[in-house]
Amino acid sequence: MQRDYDVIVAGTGFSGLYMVYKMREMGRTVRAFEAGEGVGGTWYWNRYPGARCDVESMEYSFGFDAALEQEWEWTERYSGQPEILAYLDHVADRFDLRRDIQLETRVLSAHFRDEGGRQGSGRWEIETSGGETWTAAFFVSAVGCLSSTNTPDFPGMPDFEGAIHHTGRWPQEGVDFSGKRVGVIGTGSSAIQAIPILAEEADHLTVFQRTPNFSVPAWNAPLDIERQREVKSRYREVRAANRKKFTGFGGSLPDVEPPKAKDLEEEGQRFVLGEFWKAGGLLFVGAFADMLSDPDANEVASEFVREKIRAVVDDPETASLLSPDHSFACKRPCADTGYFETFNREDVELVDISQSGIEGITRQGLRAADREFELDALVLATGFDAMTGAINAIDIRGRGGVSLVEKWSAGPITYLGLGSADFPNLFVITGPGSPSVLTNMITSIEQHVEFIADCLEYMVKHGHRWIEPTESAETDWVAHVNEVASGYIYPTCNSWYLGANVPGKPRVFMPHVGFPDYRERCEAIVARGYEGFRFSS
Ligand code: N01
Repeated sequence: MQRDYDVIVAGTGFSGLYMVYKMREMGRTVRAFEAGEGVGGTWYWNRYPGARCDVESMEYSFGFDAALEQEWEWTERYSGQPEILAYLDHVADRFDLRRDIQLETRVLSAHFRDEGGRQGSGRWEIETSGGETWTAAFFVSAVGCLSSTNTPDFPGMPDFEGAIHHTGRWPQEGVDFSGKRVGVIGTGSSAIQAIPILAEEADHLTVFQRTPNFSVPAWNAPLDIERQREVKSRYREVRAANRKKFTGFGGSLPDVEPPKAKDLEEEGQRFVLGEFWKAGGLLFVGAFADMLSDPDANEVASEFVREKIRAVVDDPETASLLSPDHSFACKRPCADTGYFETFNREDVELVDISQSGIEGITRQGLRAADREFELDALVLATGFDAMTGAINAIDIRGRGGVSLVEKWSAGPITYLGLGSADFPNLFVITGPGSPSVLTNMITSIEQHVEFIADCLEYMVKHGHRWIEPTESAETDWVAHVNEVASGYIYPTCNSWYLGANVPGKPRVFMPHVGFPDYRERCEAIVARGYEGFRFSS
């Protein structure tokens, strides 16, 4: 059996699948390893009730193949997890990618061999969970930004007699909550999608909230056939428009320049916010040009959403608890279907644990806010060790055995979020330091895979064997990412963008704000012969 490849890829979500496709197209030998029993990454694991995308499906889809985008029919404006997973399965089959993919196999380590090594020095040696070793000229991490689950170590958790499920590791066969008293810990995007459905199903639902979150109704609906036809008729234009959008989405919508809140009177502000409320979901972030950069503009929008919460939630105390006091979109905003309305149900209780935290899990429930709660099942909607968790779970070692985990111990250090000095021929798709999670992930993934593919071509053409960022380029890049972020509201609250959700994680703002600037910089760097990277032969 072949064990030595040009390229080895970890993960087969959107990024891993496209990477395999691209390498195959370029005639490179490639093998991808996937921990799950199926492809799909995020969309394989996150099967919790209500899981769906919050970028419109017509845009949250691959643009690299014209026939694929014409033939696939989305059924909803925002597709649910089963449909997105079916799409990714279709992509894997349509392009015959499975023969280069090994499922149920986790990449445990990837070591760059300075010397020795089975195929000689200067290659990556990869160990997988079956105890096998492989080698590759290039190692590509396609493990995703939100795939390593954050499971808090609540005291007494093993004693709980009911079932505990993390939203990011939901059982394939689903979970039946009928007749059960269910507790949900967390109120991020996953919880906000799951709670209305869990409330329908369970006998009683208790939501334990540490921090309230902003959410705007998604107004999800069956996808209008005419709209689908219209977008398909100009798909190239739509994808190109997305590459020019700050967040990599919205390219299928009319291109209007939003006003600045400060240039409008109160009535005008409310009119604009009302229009964007009707557009729904993440599109609301685009209401004002200065929404993310001017705290005053942001407060106008934040208060508008708080008003909506108060209008929907009957009990003023519950409405107040559900109203965030941080800036809108400082934590990732959510798109929902009936989230706030759910708290008007008799069988749903909101518990504020902002002061007490979860004091402990007991055999029959949990203790929080000086109360005991009896529960039959517990849902942990506690999120992820974002952006670095899944990469750091692989023991990656570069030149001289240097460990990536150690190098990143005070926060991730990358150049463009794509590579790190002393780790030759390592590429990270949508790594920390790139726009990734602040964008339509598919726009960012395609840009990264194409960057890597072009770079490999360039290396062949110029006879280079190795590429890695210079130390000064990555130092400057980390400073640049932080400087850009400081011009926005992002660093002003606790969020997973900052690593604040995981105890002990260094507090560093990880993504690059703004897709077009980032993409233009990448293009300029390539035009200058991959400035900031060092090649060797
Ligand atoms: O995770 P989160 P998520 N005790 O980190 C709370 C994407 N996504 O899975 O805010 C008690 O947002 C935590 O509280 P706090 C999207 O990018 C997209 O919901 O840290 N509570 C928070 O309320 C999203 O942002 C979709 O104080 C604890 C919650 O758990 C990202 O994934 C759908 C706790 C975690 O929220 C992550 O979303 C789903 C503790 N020890 C996800 N630890 C789409 O719509 C954490 N919490 C496409």
